[in-house]
Amino acid sequence: TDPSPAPPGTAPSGAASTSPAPPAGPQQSPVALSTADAVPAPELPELVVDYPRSVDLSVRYVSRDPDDPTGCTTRGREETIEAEVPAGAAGISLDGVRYELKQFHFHTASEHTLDGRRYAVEQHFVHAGPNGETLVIGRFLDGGGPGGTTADRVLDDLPEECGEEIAIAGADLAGDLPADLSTLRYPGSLTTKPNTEGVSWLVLRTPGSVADETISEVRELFPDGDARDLQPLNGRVVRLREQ
Ligand code: GRE
Ligand code: ZN
Repeated sequence: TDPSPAPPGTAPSGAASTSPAPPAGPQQSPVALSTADAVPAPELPELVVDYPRSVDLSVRYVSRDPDDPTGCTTRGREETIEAEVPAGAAGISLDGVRYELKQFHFHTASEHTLDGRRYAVEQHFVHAGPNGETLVIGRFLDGGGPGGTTADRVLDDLPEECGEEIAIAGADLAGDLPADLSTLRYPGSLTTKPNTEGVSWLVLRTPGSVADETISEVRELFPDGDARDLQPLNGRVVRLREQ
């Protein structure tokens, strides 16, 4: 929000923003997740993860703001730190259908909440299905970890200059996932512009941890955070697939 007062007569009192609200459909993300309210769904397909123990990543600072496509001038909600994954290197499958991991990126603080808690960071693993469908695995991250995970490696060595790419060799993607792959699943959207719907969300119930220092680094880069506000469920059902 713009802290400077609007000139008299240009905005209704109490208006917080100068730009109009973007059009949003009924199935937006993120949402408040509750394990108690989630419908147990053992009938849903098991999440099978095929992430490598070693992969080379290219990390960039990216913007999804059409008014600031380079992301060079703002550090706001449409910006993120993103690691590109080489084609064919990683994926997941559901019922034998493979979804290829394209990239992962981070939001701070977390975008979803779980049982009323907001975590320090949320990691989004973005996959594409055989017909271009988007499936995201979300993972909550807190501080207090020993460091050295792939998330630590990416966030400890952030690009400093606009357009800079940082290569991370031999990243262990499999090691960053919890042993318990139980997920809360619901239909939602991209959390950045253009907030496209039709996204399958699978949010891991078990949070991970990075070093406190890593959390400080991200907070320094995004002092106002880059998390979108919680969106209404509008009757959507959240399912819990334990495994
Ligand atoms: C994002 O930009 O934050 C994003 C994607 C794709 C899926 C989910 C998501 O780029 O939040
Ligand atoms: Zn995201």
